[in-house]
Amino acid sequence: MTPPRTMGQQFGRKSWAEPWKIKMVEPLRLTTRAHRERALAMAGFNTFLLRSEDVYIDLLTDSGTGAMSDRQWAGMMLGDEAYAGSRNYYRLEEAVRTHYGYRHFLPTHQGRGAEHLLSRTCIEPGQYVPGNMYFTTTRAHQELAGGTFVDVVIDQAHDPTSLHPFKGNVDLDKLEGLIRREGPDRIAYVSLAGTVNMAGGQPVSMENIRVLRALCDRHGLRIYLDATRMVENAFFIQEREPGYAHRSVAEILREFCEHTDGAWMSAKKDGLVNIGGWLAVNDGELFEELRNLLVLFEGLHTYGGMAGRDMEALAIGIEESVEDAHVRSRIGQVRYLGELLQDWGIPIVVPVGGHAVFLDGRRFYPHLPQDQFPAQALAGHLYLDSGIRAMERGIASAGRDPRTGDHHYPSLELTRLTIPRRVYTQAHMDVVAESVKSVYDARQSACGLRMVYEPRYLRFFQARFEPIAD
Ligand code: P70
Repeated sequence: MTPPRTMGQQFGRKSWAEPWKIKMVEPLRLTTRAHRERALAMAGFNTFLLRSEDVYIDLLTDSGTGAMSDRQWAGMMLGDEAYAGSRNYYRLEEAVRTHYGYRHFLPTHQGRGAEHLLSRTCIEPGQYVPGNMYFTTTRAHQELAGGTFVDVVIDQAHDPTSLHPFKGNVDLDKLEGLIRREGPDRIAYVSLAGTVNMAGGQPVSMENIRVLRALCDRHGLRIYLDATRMVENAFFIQEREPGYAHRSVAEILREFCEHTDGAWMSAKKDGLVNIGGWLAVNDGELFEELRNLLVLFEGLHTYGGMAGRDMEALAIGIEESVEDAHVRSRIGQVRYLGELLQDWGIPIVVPVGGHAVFLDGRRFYPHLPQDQFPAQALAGHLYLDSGIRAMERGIASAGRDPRTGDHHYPSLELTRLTIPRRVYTQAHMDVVAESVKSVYDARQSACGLRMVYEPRYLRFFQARFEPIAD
């Protein structure tokens, strides 16, 4: 028996700890395997359709699932619920301006509300929208507006084993090729995401945004940034990019945003709140148009679908989110889980990203063809083993090509173990790791799934599946 070792010792470094202590707890419920088998069958083998009461450790998403601080809860009591001109709106506007920049700001009910407005105003039918890998809701809104998304992320992003430190980077040759082929007028804008979700939470480097800016300036193109997890991106720049080790996450965030023309955010992630979002741009005319549409789809421009108290909590959340100690411990926890799995030879996306550990469904279940939904099946097996809930990020999420009606076959077939911010402890991570290992050890007996109900939009949310018996 080797003597027990601290977490730091296990990985040959000093231990770190969360920069907070716990003031309130929410009990978790353990269930039996028989209970979970019933629950998963009722949910059509789709973890989105499980009741949260039937889940033990919930790693479906980091979206709206974080824990607010005592300061944020105190801020909730300062909600000014005036229909127009709420004090909290001005606080939030100030927080976004301080930390992200941009001249004009609008609150939205969540990220996709902002995506809807931006796509509607900035895409003309028939135009292309190049981006560093698709995101489900982002692409869906671009397509609804008549645009066609074009993937211009570097090839390494599609390779789960590539150790490139900035797998979210735009491949400038791919983008330039598109501009040359189609002409800049047929390009709506560049849709750039910080820490690319579907690639495994992989960052974009400062050098890449700088060169991208210069290229776009040459062709008169705008860059709009999905800043949903841009704070985490700033941390990776601090950690990996020469010249940034001594700059704060907050400074790096501001510098990065300065290279873009506007941004939107699902504030439910880095923003440390349970609901909310925003859209901010530099162009005054575009802003007027957006502000006008906002009243049609979201709410008046001083609340945009958020309660006053929620805007206050977000203003405080933004301030807390850019503190170096917070980001370091948040990403450190994700990395701890990832390194445990890697140590045990379990196939995951490397380098471990910002918000989640992504299991590689192709290497996990090499005997399952992609149209039998290996990553969806893996999420199901994990739930059956321990009550842990993960999310499929593979062929089910990728949906169909709107023109041909065929499945998109994404290169990445992943199951995402998403870590909510400030919610679970290291002990939970150990339990998760052990459950993943037991599912991995039983991998040979896993069978695939058949989709028996397929909704038209964003099918992964509500689709139903059945196991394919041998
Ligand atoms: C997730 C959530 C939301 C999201 C995002 C990025 C990079 C925009 C949004 C939309 C929730 C989700 C959404 C679709 C499929 C599965 C899960 N991501 N950009 O879990 O923001 O949800 O506030 O409308 O990650 O990754 P919102």
